[in-house]
Amino acid sequence: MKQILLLLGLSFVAVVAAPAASPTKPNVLFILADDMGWSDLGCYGADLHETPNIDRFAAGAVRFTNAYAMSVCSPTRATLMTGKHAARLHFTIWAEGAQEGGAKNRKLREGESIWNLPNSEKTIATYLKSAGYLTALIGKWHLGDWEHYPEAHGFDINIGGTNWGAPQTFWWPYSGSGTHGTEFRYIPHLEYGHPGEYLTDRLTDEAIKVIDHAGDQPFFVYLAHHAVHTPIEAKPDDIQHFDAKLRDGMNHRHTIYAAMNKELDDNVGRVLEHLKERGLDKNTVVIFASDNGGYVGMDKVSGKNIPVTNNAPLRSGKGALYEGGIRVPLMIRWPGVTPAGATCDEPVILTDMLPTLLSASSLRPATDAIDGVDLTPVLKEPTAKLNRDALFFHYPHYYHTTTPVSAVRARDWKLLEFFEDNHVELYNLRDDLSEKHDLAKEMPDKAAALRDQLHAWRDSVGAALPRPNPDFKGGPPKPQQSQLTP
Ligand SMILES: [Ca+2]
Repeated sequence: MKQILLLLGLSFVAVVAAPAASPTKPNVLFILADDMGWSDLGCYGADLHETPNIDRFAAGAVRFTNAYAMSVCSPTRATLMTGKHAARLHFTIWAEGAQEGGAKNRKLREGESIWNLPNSEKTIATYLKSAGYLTALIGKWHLGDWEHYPEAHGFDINIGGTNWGAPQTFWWPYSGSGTHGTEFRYIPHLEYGHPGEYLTDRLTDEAIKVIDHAGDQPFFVYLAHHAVHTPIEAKPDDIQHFDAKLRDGMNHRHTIYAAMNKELDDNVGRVLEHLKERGLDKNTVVIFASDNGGYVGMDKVSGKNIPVTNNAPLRSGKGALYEGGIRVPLMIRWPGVTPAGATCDEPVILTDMLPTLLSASSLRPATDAIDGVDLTPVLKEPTAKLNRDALFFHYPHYYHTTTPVSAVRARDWKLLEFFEDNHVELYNLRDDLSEKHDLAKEMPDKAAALRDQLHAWRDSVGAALPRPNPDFKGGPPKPQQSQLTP
C-alpha cells in the first residue's frame, strides 16, 4: 500500500533536480521484451514488423548478433537476476510448469525444477540497492510466489511483478480468467486506470514515474514488458496498418503480433526520449533484450490460425534449443564505453548481465559461483574475444517444440543431445545458421568431444536430468502443453 500511495503521489510531484548519478554509479535501465524472436526487429532483419525506435537505439549502441537466453521465461529471468546458469539454480522451466510437475504420458519424467527463486540468492538488485541505488521492477517477475517477489530480492519498488507469466489481457484492468487457465490474474498496482488503456503504455508510464522519482539517487529500473507474449492483442489502428502492408512471401505474417511489436517499439522510444529530455541518457546504461526465442505456436485470442512469429533464418522457436529458441536480440548502450552503431558477433548470454552491470557500477560479485562473465571488454571493443570457449543450455522438459534436451555452443559448433534416445546433432553455425545439416555422423570425433564437454558441464553444475517414466504406456506422443502459460 505504501508503494501504491507513493506512486500515485508521483504524478503530482514536479520533477526537480537533475540526476546526480556519478560515473562510477551509472543509472541502469534494463528493458526486457517477452518472447520476442531474434528476427522480430527491423535491425535484425524483420520484414513486416516496424521498429524504428529500437533500430535507432541500436545505431547508437552495441548490437549483439550471437546473444543467448534460456529457451523459456522463468529460467532466463532467474539467470539474468543472479548471474548463475538456470541449470545450476535447478530453475529450468517456467514457474507454473514446474508446479505442474511436467508432462505425464511421455517417455521421460522431466528433470525436477524449482519455481521459487531462493531468497538467499543475490540478485543484480540486491547488489545495486546495497550500493545506494533505487531499484524497481516494473512488469513481469515470474520467479516465485509472494514470499519470493521482487521485494524479497532487493527491489525497493515492485509494480506488477507476480508469479504469473502473462496477463489475462493487455487491456485495462488487465484482469480476469480464462485465457491462461481458470485462475484469476491481475497486474498489482495498476488497478487505477481507464478503459482502453494498454498495458505496454502503462508500464512505460510507471517506469518514467520511477525514473523521475529517483531524483539524485542512481536508479536500476528493470522494465520487464509483457509484450510481445500472448495474449496477442494490439490497437486496432496499428493492426490495420499491418493488414494493409502484408504481402505474399513475407517472413512475418501475424499482423496483430506485428502491431504489438510496433507498440512496444513506440514505448521504448518514449522512455529513451524521456531519458534524453532529462539529460539522463549521458549517464544511464540502457540494455534491450528478449527472454527467449519467438513463440511459434498458435495463440488463442487473435483468431488467426497461424504461428505467432517465425524466427527464420533460425530453426524452431521458444522452448527448443535450436537457435530459434535461444538466440535473442540484445543491445547495450553504455555512455563513454560502447561505440555507436557497432555489432558484436561474440557469443554472449543473459547470464552475463549481472557481472557486467556490477562492473559498470564498480562492484564485484560476492561469490565465485557466477556463471556469467563481464562483457566490458567486448562493449569497449566489439571485435574482441571473451575468455570463454563455450555456452551451455539445459532444458530437461517437454514443450511443443522439443523433447528434453541439452546443448553446447563452442565457437562455430553447436551440439544438441536429446535425452529420449540420447542421439546427438552437430551443426556448424558459421556455414549453417539454420541448423539443417546434421554433421554428427560425418564428424563423430567432433561430436564425441562436444558431448563430453556438455556432460562435464552438466556434472559441474549438478544439472537435474530427466529419467525413464515407468508409467509411460507407449503410443504416439500426445502433444503436451501446460494449461498455464510459460
Ligand atoms: Ca518469455
